[in-house]
Amino acid sequence: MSSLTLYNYFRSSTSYRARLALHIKGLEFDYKPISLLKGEQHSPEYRKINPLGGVPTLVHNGKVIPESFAIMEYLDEVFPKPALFPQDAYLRARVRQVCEVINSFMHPLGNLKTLQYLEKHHGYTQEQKEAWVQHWAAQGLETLETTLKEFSGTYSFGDQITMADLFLIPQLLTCTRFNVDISKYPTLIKINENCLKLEAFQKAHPFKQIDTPDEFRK
Ligand SMILES: N[C@@H](CCC(=O)N[C@@H](CS)C(=O)NCC(=O)O)C(=O)O
Repeated sequence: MSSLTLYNYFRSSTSYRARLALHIKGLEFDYKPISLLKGEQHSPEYRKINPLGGVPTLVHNGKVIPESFAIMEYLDEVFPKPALFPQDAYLRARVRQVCEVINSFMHPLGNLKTLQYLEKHHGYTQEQKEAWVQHWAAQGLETLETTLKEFSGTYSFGDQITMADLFLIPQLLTCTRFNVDISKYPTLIKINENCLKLEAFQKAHPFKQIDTPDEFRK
């Protein structure tokens, strides 16, 4: 029997992505909370499986995989149904484009360690950190809106859930946390509403996890 363990944190958007991949594929997994609030990502034990000190990390039958994109692509190869990429090579490239805008541009600029650095070394206040996130998020969101206006149907790429949705929905939640105005992006709002109706998105949602504090539960 296959055994899957996900080291993750309820509120982390990269963890949310990985949980989505697991739930969409109907896979059972052991949920191991790593509290970013308590700094558990920096513990020597955790750094053994994730040297960069980030969540999530997947362990499958004893094999360790750090990095959400690597985890999700691995799951898609090992458990191919339902597929997270379209059949067409061009569309697959455009799905990856959307994932990369979020993975390589938006997420790192708003990550905890980035914001902690700005506070510690440049004296940023909470307000300044929010303004920083809002500035970079707007550029990412505009790019995503322009791209997905062309490709979306019910979801980011037509009517099939793809990897793009698994990156987009967690990032939009992060945006709202930093008071980014997402009302300017009607295509993204439509996709968000449609995805959140699905069971897998409800099960993976940050406010419904075993380590979600009561104040966040809805
Ligand atoms: N590129 C990595 C990023 C992992 C990452 O840094 N995740 C955030 C949470 S969303 C984290 O663990 N931050 C901890 C910190 O910055 O100390 C991935 O996609 O897995």
